[in-house]
Amino acid sequence: SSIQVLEGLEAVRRRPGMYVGGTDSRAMHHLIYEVVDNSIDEALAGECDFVAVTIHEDESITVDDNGRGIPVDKHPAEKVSALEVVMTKLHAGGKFGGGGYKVSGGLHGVGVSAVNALSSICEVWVTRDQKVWYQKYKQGVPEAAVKEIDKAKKGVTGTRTRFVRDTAIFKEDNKYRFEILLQRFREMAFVTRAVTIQLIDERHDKEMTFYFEGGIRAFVRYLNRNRRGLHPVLHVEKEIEGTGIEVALQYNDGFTESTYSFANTINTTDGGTHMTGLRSALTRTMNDYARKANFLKDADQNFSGDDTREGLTAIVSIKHRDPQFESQTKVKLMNPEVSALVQQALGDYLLEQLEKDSKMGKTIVEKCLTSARARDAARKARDLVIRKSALESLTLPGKLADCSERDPSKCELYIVEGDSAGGSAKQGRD
Ligand code: 0RA
Repeated sequence: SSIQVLEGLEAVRRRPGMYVGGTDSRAMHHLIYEVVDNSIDEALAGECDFVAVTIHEDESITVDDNGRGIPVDKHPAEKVSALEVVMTKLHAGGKFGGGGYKVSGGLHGVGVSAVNALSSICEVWVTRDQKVWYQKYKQGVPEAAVKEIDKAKKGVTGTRTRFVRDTAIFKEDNKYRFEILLQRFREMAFVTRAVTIQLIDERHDKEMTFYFEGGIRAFVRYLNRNRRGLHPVLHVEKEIEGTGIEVALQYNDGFTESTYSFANTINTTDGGTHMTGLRSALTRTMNDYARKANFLKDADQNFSGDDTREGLTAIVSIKHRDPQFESQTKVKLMNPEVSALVQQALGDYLLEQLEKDSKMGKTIVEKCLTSARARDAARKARDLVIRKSALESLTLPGKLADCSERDPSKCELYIVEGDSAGGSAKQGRD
Protein backbone atom coordinates (compact mmCIF):
# COMPACT_ATOMS: atom_id res chain seq x y z
CA SER A 1 0.00 0.00 0.00
CA SER A 2 3.04 2.27 0.31
CA ILE A 3 3.59 1.96 -3.43
CA GLN A 4 1.88 4.51 -5.64
CA VAL A 5 1.54 4.36 -9.42
CA LEU A 6 1.69 7.57 -11.40
CA GLU A 7 2.43 6.72 -15.07
CA GLY A 8 2.90 4.00 -17.72
CA LEU A 9 6.17 2.79 -19.28
CA GLU A 10 5.87 3.44 -23.03
CA ALA A 11 6.90 7.04 -22.47
CA VAL A 12 10.37 5.92 -21.43
CA ARG A 13 11.14 4.13 -24.70
CA ARG A 14 9.74 7.05 -26.65
CA ARG A 15 11.77 9.66 -24.78
CA PRO A 16 14.80 8.05 -23.10
CA GLY A 17 16.34 11.50 -22.75
CA MET A 18 13.73 12.47 -20.19
CA TYR A 19 14.52 9.50 -17.99
CA VAL A 20 18.18 8.56 -18.36
CA GLY A 21 19.53 11.63 -20.11
CA GLY A 22 19.78 10.26 -23.66
CA THR A 23 21.15 7.17 -25.43
CA ASP A 24 24.89 7.83 -25.37
CA SER A 25 27.62 6.23 -23.28
CA ARG A 26 26.79 8.35 -20.27
CA ALA A 27 23.12 7.37 -20.39
CA MET A 28 24.08 3.74 -20.74
CA HIS A 29 26.11 3.87 -17.52
CA HIS A 30 23.19 5.66 -15.96
CA LEU A 31 21.15 2.44 -16.33
CA ILE A 32 23.50 0.72 -13.93
CA TYR A 33 23.38 3.63 -11.47
CA GLU A 34 19.60 3.52 -11.42
CA VAL A 35 19.58 -0.11 -10.35
CA VAL A 36 22.42 0.33 -7.86
CA ASP A 37 20.76 3.44 -6.40
CA ASN A 38 17.84 1.25 -5.33
CA SER A 39 20.15 -1.09 -3.47
CA ILE A 40 21.95 1.86 -1.89
CA ASP A 41 18.58 3.23 -0.78
CA GLU A 42 18.02 -0.07 0.96
CA ALA A 43 21.44 0.35 2.59
CA LEU A 44 20.57 3.89 3.69
CA ALA A 45 17.45 2.42 5.29
CA GLY A 46 19.83 0.21 7.27
CA GLU A 47 18.58 -2.99 5.64
CA CYS A 48 21.44 -3.88 3.30
CA ASP A 49 25.24 -3.88 3.58
CA PHE A 50 26.39 -5.59 0.41
CA VAL A 51 25.95 -4.68 -3.25
CA ALA A 52 27.65 -6.43 -6.16
CA VAL A 53 27.68 -5.26 -9.76
CA THR A 54 28.81 -7.66 -12.48
CA ILE A 55 29.54 -6.76 -16.07
CA HIS A 56 29.18 -9.98 -18.05
CA GLU A 57 31.01 -10.89 -21.28
CA ASP A 58 27.91 -10.06 -23.34
CA GLU A 59 27.67 -6.61 -21.68
CA SER A 60 24.63 -7.62 -19.67
CA ILE A 61 24.67 -6.39 -16.07
CA THR A 62 23.76 -8.09 -12.82
CA VAL A 63 23.17 -6.14 -9.62
CA ASP A 64 22.87 -8.12 -6.39
CA ASP A 65 22.04 -6.89 -2.93
CA ASN A 66 21.31 -8.42 0.44
CA GLY A 67 18.42 -6.10 1.33
CA ARG A 68 14.91 -7.13 2.31
CA GLY A 69 13.97 -7.97 -1.28
CA ILE A 70 11.36 -6.09 -3.28
CA PRO A 71 7.93 -7.07 -1.91
CA VAL A 72 6.15 -9.70 -4.02
CA ASP A 73 2.68 -9.81 -2.45
CA LYS A 74 -0.31 -8.57 -4.41
CA HIS A 75 -0.45 -4.80 -4.75
CA PRO A 76 -3.78 -3.54 -3.35
CA ALA A 77 -4.67 -1.23 -6.24
CA GLU A 78 -2.90 -2.85 -9.17
CA LYS A 79 -4.01 -6.46 -8.54
CA VAL A 80 -0.62 -7.92 -9.47
CA SER A 81 2.58 -8.61 -7.53
CA ALA A 82 4.15 -5.47 -6.04
CA LEU A 83 7.37 -6.64 -7.73
CA GLU A 84 5.70 -6.42 -11.13
CA VAL A 85 4.40 -2.96 -10.26
CA VAL A 86 7.86 -1.78 -9.23
CA MET A 87 9.39 -3.19 -12.42
CA THR A 88 6.76 -2.03 -14.93
CA LYS A 89 5.26 1.21 -13.64
CA LEU A 90 6.99 4.55 -13.56
CA HIS A 91 7.30 6.30 -10.22
CA ALA A 92 6.57 3.07 -8.38
CA GLY A 93 8.75 2.39 -5.42
CA GLY A 94 8.86 2.51 -1.68
CA LYS A 95 9.85 6.15 -1.70
CA PHE A 96 6.55 7.94 -1.96
CA GLY A 97 4.02 8.55 0.76
CA GLY A 98 4.19 7.58 4.40
CA GLY A 99 5.58 4.11 4.96
CA GLY A 100 8.47 4.35 2.55
CA TYR A 101 12.09 5.37 2.81
CA LYS A 102 13.51 8.20 4.77
CA VAL A 103 15.92 9.18 2.04
CA SER A 104 16.61 8.01 -1.46
CA GLY A 105 19.04 8.77 -4.23
CA GLY A 106 17.20 7.12 -7.11
CA LEU A 107 15.57 9.11 -9.85
CA HIS A 108 12.42 9.78 -7.82
CA GLY A 109 11.52 6.11 -8.09
CA VAL A 110 11.39 5.84 -11.88
CA GLY A 111 14.74 4.06 -11.70
CA VAL A 112 14.39 0.38 -12.13
CA SER A 113 11.26 0.45 -14.31
CA ALA A 114 12.95 2.91 -16.67
CA VAL A 115 15.89 0.51 -16.94
CA ASN A 116 13.47 -2.34 -17.61
CA ALA A 117 11.77 -0.35 -20.36
CA LEU A 118 15.11 0.31 -22.04
CA SER A 119 16.31 -3.32 -21.84
CA SER A 120 15.75 -6.00 -24.46
CA ILE A 121 15.78 -8.50 -21.62
CA CYS A 122 15.48 -7.96 -17.90
CA GLU A 123 15.15 -10.53 -15.14
CA VAL A 124 14.63 -10.15 -11.44
CA TRP A 125 15.04 -12.61 -8.58
CA VAL A 126 13.73 -11.74 -5.14
CA THR A 127 14.70 -13.78 -2.13
CA ARG A 128 12.51 -13.36 0.95
CA ASP A 129 10.40 -15.47 3.29
CA GLN A 130 12.61 -18.48 2.43
CA LYS A 131 11.52 -18.38 -1.21
CA VAL A 132 12.98 -17.16 -4.48
CA TRP A 133 10.59 -15.29 -6.76
CA TYR A 134 11.29 -14.60 -10.41
CA GLN A 135 10.01 -12.57 -13.34
CA LYS A 136 11.36 -11.90 -16.83
CA TYR A 137 10.59 -8.98 -19.16
CA LYS A 138 11.21 -8.08 -22.78
CA GLN A 139 11.35 -4.33 -23.42
CA GLY A 140 9.62 -3.90 -20.10
CA VAL A 141 6.76 -6.29 -20.81
CA PRO A 142 6.47 -9.29 -18.44
CA GLU A 143 6.66 -12.72 -20.07
CA ALA A 144 4.65 -14.26 -17.26
CA ALA A 145 3.41 -13.50 -13.79
CA VAL A 146 5.84 -13.41 -10.86
CA LYS A 147 6.39 -16.96 -9.73
CA GLU A 148 8.15 -18.86 -7.00
CA ILE A 149 11.03 -20.82 -8.52
CA ASP A 150 13.08 -21.98 -5.55
CA LYS A 151 13.44 -22.27 -1.80
CA ALA A 152 15.92 -20.19 0.17
CA LYS A 153 17.67 -20.56 3.49
CA LYS A 154 16.14 -18.92 6.50
CA GLY A 155 17.32 -15.34 6.94
CA VAL A 156 18.65 -15.02 3.42
CA THR A 157 17.07 -12.08 1.58
CA GLY A 158 17.92 -9.88 -1.33
CA THR A 159 17.25 -8.67 -4.84
CA ARG A 160 19.08 -9.63 -8.03
CA THR A 161 18.45 -7.74 -11.26
CA ARG A 162 19.98 -8.69 -14.59
CA PHE A 163 19.43 -6.56 -17.67
CA VAL A 164 20.62 -6.32 -21.26
CA ARG A 165 20.41 -2.80 -22.60
CA ASP A 166 18.31 -2.60 -25.76
CA THR A 167 20.63 -1.90 -28.70
CA ALA A 168 17.61 -0.70 -30.65
CA ILE A 169 17.72 2.27 -28.29
CA PHE A 170 21.40 2.44 -27.35
CA LYS A 171 22.52 2.35 -30.98
CA GLU A 172 26.03 3.73 -30.55
CA ASP A 173 28.60 0.98 -30.27
CA ASN A 174 29.68 1.83 -26.71
CA LYS A 175 30.94 -0.55 -24.05
CA TYR A 176 30.60 -0.20 -20.29
CA ARG A 177 33.78 1.29 -18.87
CA PHE A 178 35.23 -0.28 -15.77
CA GLU A 179 37.05 2.91 -14.72
CA ILE A 180 33.93 5.05 -14.87
CA LEU A 181 31.96 2.59 -12.79
CA LEU A 182 34.86 2.19 -10.40
CA GLN A 183 34.96 5.90 -9.68
CA ARG A 184 31.22 6.06 -9.08
CA PHE A 185 31.11 3.09 -6.75
CA ARG A 186 34.16 4.24 -4.81
CA GLU A 187 32.36 7.52 -4.12
CA MET A 188 29.16 5.73 -3.19
CA ALA A 189 31.02 3.46 -0.78
CA PHE A 190 32.69 6.46 0.88
CA VAL A 191 29.41 8.29 1.26
CA THR A 192 27.45 5.22 2.41
CA ARG A 193 29.64 4.20 5.30
CA ALA A 194 30.13 0.51 6.06
CA VAL A 195 28.53 -0.79 2.87
CA THR A 196 30.52 -3.15 0.70
CA ILE A 197 30.29 -2.44 -3.01
CA GLN A 198 31.87 -4.94 -5.33
CA LEU A 199 32.47 -4.40 -9.05
CA ILE A 200 33.28 -7.41 -11.19
CA ASP A 201 34.25 -7.17 -14.85
CA GLU A 202 34.02 -10.64 -16.39
CA ARG A 203 35.08 -9.26 -19.77
CA HIS A 204 38.58 -8.49 -18.53
CA ASP A 205 38.76 -10.66 -15.43
CA LYS A 206 39.00 -7.63 -13.17
CA GLU A 207 37.37 -6.91 -9.86
CA MET A 208 37.39 -4.32 -7.10
CA THR A 209 35.70 -4.15 -3.72
CA PHE A 210 35.08 -0.99 -1.73
CA TYR A 211 34.33 -0.75 1.96
CA PHE A 212 35.07 2.32 4.07
CA GLU A 213 34.37 2.24 7.75
CA GLY A 214 35.40 5.88 8.05
CA GLY A 215 32.91 7.21 5.50
CA ILE A 216 33.70 10.66 4.12
CA ARG A 217 36.46 11.14 6.70
CA ALA A 218 38.26 8.32 4.88
CA PHE A 219 37.33 10.03 1.60
CA VAL A 220 39.18 13.21 2.63
CA ARG A 221 42.20 11.16 3.71
CA TYR A 222 42.09 9.41 0.33
CA LEU A 223 41.93 12.70 -1.60
CA ASN A 224 44.83 14.11 0.44
CA ARG A 225 46.87 10.92 0.15
CA ASN A 226 49.63 12.61 -1.87
CA ARG A 227 49.64 15.84 0.11
CA ARG A 228 50.58 16.78 3.64
CA GLY A 229 47.59 17.37 5.88
CA LEU A 230 48.00 20.35 8.23
CA HIS A 231 45.76 18.91 10.98
CA PRO A 232 43.62 15.83 11.68
CA VAL A 233 40.54 15.53 9.45
CA LEU A 234 37.68 17.54 10.93
CA HIS A 235 34.33 15.81 10.79
CA VAL A 236 30.82 16.78 11.80
CA GLU A 237 27.60 14.87 11.46
CA LYS A 238 24.23 16.29 12.50
CA GLU A 239 20.58 15.88 11.81
CA ILE A 240 18.68 19.14 11.63
CA GLU A 241 14.98 19.28 10.79
CA GLY A 242 15.07 15.74 9.43
CA THR A 243 17.99 16.42 7.08
CA GLY A 244 21.25 14.56 7.66
CA ILE A 245 24.32 16.75 7.24
CA GLU A 246 27.87 15.47 7.18
CA VAL A 247 31.03 17.42 6.44
CA ALA A 248 34.66 16.30 6.51
CA LEU A 249 37.56 18.64 5.78
CA GLN A 250 41.29 19.03 5.99
CA TYR A 251 43.67 21.74 4.84
CA ASN A 252 46.86 20.56 3.17
CA ASP A 253 50.16 22.21 2.22
CA GLY A 254 49.05 22.66 -1.40
CA PHE A 255 47.11 25.51 -2.97
CA THR A 256 44.28 23.89 -4.90
CA GLU A 257 40.73 23.53 -3.70
CA SER A 258 39.19 20.04 -3.79
CA THR A 259 35.61 20.25 -2.65
CA TYR A 260 32.95 17.68 -3.41
CA SER A 261 29.27 17.59 -2.63
CA PHE A 262 26.84 14.69 -2.41
CA ALA A 263 23.08 14.59 -2.03
CA ASN A 264 21.68 11.19 -1.03
CA THR A 265 24.96 9.59 -2.19
CA ILE A 266 24.76 11.23 -5.62
CA ASN A 267 27.83 13.25 -6.58
CA THR A 268 26.41 16.68 -7.41
CA THR A 269 29.23 17.85 -9.67
CA ASP A 270 27.65 21.28 -10.18
CA GLY A 271 27.28 21.75 -6.42
CA GLY A 272 24.15 23.54 -5.28
CA THR A 273 22.76 24.70 -1.97
CA HIS A 274 24.75 22.24 0.18
CA MET A 275 27.99 23.48 -1.42
CA THR A 276 26.93 27.10 -0.94
CA GLY A 277 26.32 26.33 2.73
CA LEU A 278 29.76 24.79 3.10
CA ARG A 279 31.45 27.79 1.51
CA SER A 280 29.51 30.38 3.47
CA ALA A 281 30.20 28.58 6.74
CA LEU A 282 33.93 28.49 6.02
CA THR A 283 34.19 32.14 4.99
CA ARG A 284 32.16 33.37 7.91
CA THR A 285 33.75 31.16 10.53
CA MET A 286 37.33 31.83 9.45
CA ASN A 287 36.65 35.59 9.52
CA ASP A 288 34.90 35.43 12.89
CA TYR A 289 37.68 33.37 14.40
CA ALA A 290 40.49 35.46 12.89
CA ARG A 291 38.93 38.66 14.31
CA LYS A 292 38.21 37.15 17.71
CA ALA A 293 41.72 35.74 18.01
CA ASN A 294 43.14 39.04 16.73
CA PHE A 295 44.81 37.64 13.63
CA LEU A 296 42.80 40.19 11.65
CA LYS A 297 43.08 43.72 13.02
CA ASP A 298 40.39 46.38 12.75
CA ALA A 299 41.95 47.90 9.65
CA ASP A 300 42.38 44.55 7.89
CA GLN A 301 39.96 43.45 5.22
CA ASN A 302 37.93 40.28 5.66
CA PHE A 303 39.11 37.08 4.01
CA SER A 304 37.38 36.47 0.72
CA GLY A 305 35.78 33.08 0.12
CA ASP A 306 38.72 32.08 -2.08
CA ASP A 307 41.17 32.94 0.71
CA THR A 308 39.55 30.33 2.93
CA ARG A 309 39.66 27.56 0.34
CA GLU A 310 43.28 27.38 -0.81
CA GLY A 311 44.67 23.96 -0.05
CA LEU A 312 41.31 22.79 1.27
CA THR A 313 39.95 19.30 0.75
CA ALA A 314 36.34 19.07 1.85
CA ILE A 315 33.28 16.95 1.35
CA VAL A 316 29.71 17.80 2.20
CA SER A 317 27.19 15.00 2.07
CA ILE A 318 23.52 15.48 2.83
CA LYS A 319 20.66 13.03 3.18
CA HIS A 320 17.36 14.67 2.38
CA ARG A 321 13.81 13.33 2.31
CA ASP A 322 12.90 15.19 -0.83
CA PRO A 323 15.96 16.29 -2.78
CA GLN A 324 15.26 18.71 -5.63
CA PHE A 325 17.71 18.58 -8.49
CA GLU A 326 18.17 21.02 -11.31
CA SER A 327 17.73 18.28 -13.91
CA GLN A 328 17.24 14.54 -14.33
CA THR A 329 20.99 14.02 -14.47
CA LYS A 330 21.12 15.29 -10.88
CA VAL A 331 24.30 17.31 -10.90
CA LYS A 332 23.02 20.26 -8.84
CA LEU A 333 21.01 20.34 -5.63
CA MET A 334 18.35 23.04 -5.45
CA ASN A 335 16.58 22.74 -2.05
CA PRO A 336 16.92 26.31 -0.75
CA GLU A 337 16.78 25.54 2.99
CA VAL A 338 19.78 23.20 2.83
CA SER A 339 22.29 26.05 2.62
CA ALA A 340 21.36 27.42 6.05
CA LEU A 341 21.32 23.94 7.59
CA VAL A 342 24.85 23.18 6.39
CA GLN A 343 26.02 26.63 7.51
CA GLN A 344 24.60 26.05 10.94
CA ALA A 345 25.97 22.54 11.38
CA LEU A 346 29.45 23.32 10.09
CA GLY A 347 29.78 26.88 11.42
CA ASP A 348 29.13 25.97 15.05
CA TYR A 349 31.36 22.91 14.93
CA LEU A 350 34.25 24.60 13.14
CA LEU A 351 34.39 27.61 15.46
CA GLU A 352 34.34 25.27 18.45
CA GLN A 353 37.21 23.19 17.04
CA LEU A 354 39.33 26.24 16.19
CA GLU A 355 38.85 27.68 19.66
CA LYS A 356 39.57 24.35 21.29
CA ASP A 357 42.78 23.71 19.34
CA SER A 358 44.38 27.12 18.94
CA LYS A 359 47.49 25.65 17.29
CA MET A 360 45.32 24.28 14.49
CA GLY A 361 43.41 27.57 14.44
CA LYS A 362 46.64 29.48 13.94
CA THR A 363 47.84 27.13 11.18
CA ILE A 364 44.60 27.48 9.21
CA VAL A 365 44.31 31.25 9.69
CA GLU A 366 47.90 31.70 8.55
CA LYS A 367 47.05 29.72 5.44
CA CYS A 368 44.15 32.12 4.79
CA LEU A 369 46.34 35.14 5.52
CA THR A 370 48.94 33.96 3.02
CA SER A 371 46.24 33.48 0.41
CA ALA A 372 44.81 36.93 1.13
CA ARG A 373 48.23 38.58 0.85
CA ALA A 374 49.06 36.73 -2.35
CA ARG A 375 45.70 37.68 -3.84
CA ASP A 376 46.20 41.31 -2.81
CA ALA A 377 49.68 41.42 -4.32
CA ALA A 378 48.41 39.81 -7.52
CA ARG A 379 45.58 42.33 -7.75
CA LYS A 380 47.94 45.27 -7.30
CA ALA A 381 50.28 43.89 -9.92
CA ARG A 382 47.38 43.38 -12.31
CA ASP A 383 45.99 46.87 -11.69
CA LEU A 384 49.37 48.34 -12.44
CA VAL A 385 49.62 46.46 -15.73
CA ILE A 386 46.10 47.44 -16.73
CA ARG A 387 46.66 51.11 -15.84
CA LYS A 388 49.91 51.20 -17.70
CA SER A 389 48.47 49.67 -20.83
CA ALA A 390 45.38 51.89 -20.52
CA LEU A 391 47.53 54.98 -20.66
CA GLU A 392 49.57 53.59 -23.53
CA SER A 393 46.68 52.45 -25.68
CA LEU A 394 44.24 54.62 -27.60
CA THR A 395 41.04 53.49 -25.95
CA LEU A 396 40.50 54.04 -22.26
CA PRO A 397 38.82 51.43 -20.15
CA GLY A 398 35.53 51.79 -18.34
CA LYS A 399 34.46 55.26 -17.41
CA LEU A 400 37.53 57.22 -18.39
CA ALA A 401 37.21 59.74 -21.21
CA ASP A 402 40.47 60.92 -22.74
CA CYS A 403 41.37 64.52 -23.45
CA SER A 404 41.81 65.57 -27.07
CA GLU A 405 44.69 67.97 -26.39
CA ARG A 406 48.22 66.58 -26.23
CA ASP A 407 49.78 69.57 -24.43
CA PRO A 408 49.47 68.83 -20.69
CA SER A 409 49.54 72.54 -19.78
CA LYS A 410 46.23 72.97 -21.60
CA CYS A 411 44.58 69.94 -19.96
CA GLU A 412 42.49 69.61 -16.85
CA LEU A 413 41.40 66.57 -14.92
CA TYR A 414 37.70 66.40 -14.09
CA ILE A 415 36.41 64.00 -11.51
CA VAL A 416 32.64 63.68 -11.48
CA GLU A 417 30.26 61.62 -9.48
CA GLY A 418 27.94 59.47 -11.58
CA ASP A 419 27.36 58.81 -15.26
CA SER A 420 24.98 61.71 -15.82
CA ALA A 421 27.38 64.23 -14.32
CA GLY A 422 30.07 62.73 -16.56
CA GLY A 423 27.83 63.17 -19.59
CA SER A 424 27.17 66.83 -18.83
CA ALA A 425 30.85 67.48 -18.18
CA LYS A 426 31.80 66.04 -21.56
CA GLN A 427 28.99 67.61 -23.56
CA GLY A 428 29.65 71.01 -22.01
CA ARG A 429 33.14 71.10 -23.57
CA ASP A 430 34.65 71.18 -27.00
C1 0RA B 1 9.99 -1.43 -1.33
C2 0RA B 1 9.74 -1.87 -0.03
C3 0RA B 1 10.71 -2.65 0.62
C4 0RA B 1 11.89 -2.96 -0.02
C5 0RA B 1 12.15 -2.52 -1.31
C6 0RA B 1 11.19 -1.74 -1.96
C7 0RA B 1 13.43 -2.86 -1.99
C8 0RA B 1 13.68 -2.43 -3.29
C9 0RA B 1 14.89 -2.77 -3.90
C10 0RA B 1 15.46 -2.52 -5.12
C11 0RA B 1 16.70 -3.13 -5.14
N1 0RA B 1 16.90 -3.73 -3.97
C12 0RA B 1 15.83 -3.53 -3.18
N2 0RA B 1 15.58 -3.94 -1.94
C13 0RA B 1 14.41 -3.62 -1.34
C14 0RA B 1 10.48 -3.11 2.02
C15 0RA B 1 9.84 -4.45 2.07
C16 0RA B 1 9.67 -4.96 3.47
O1 0RA B 1 9.08 -4.25 4.31
O2 0RA B 1 10.11 -6.06 3.73
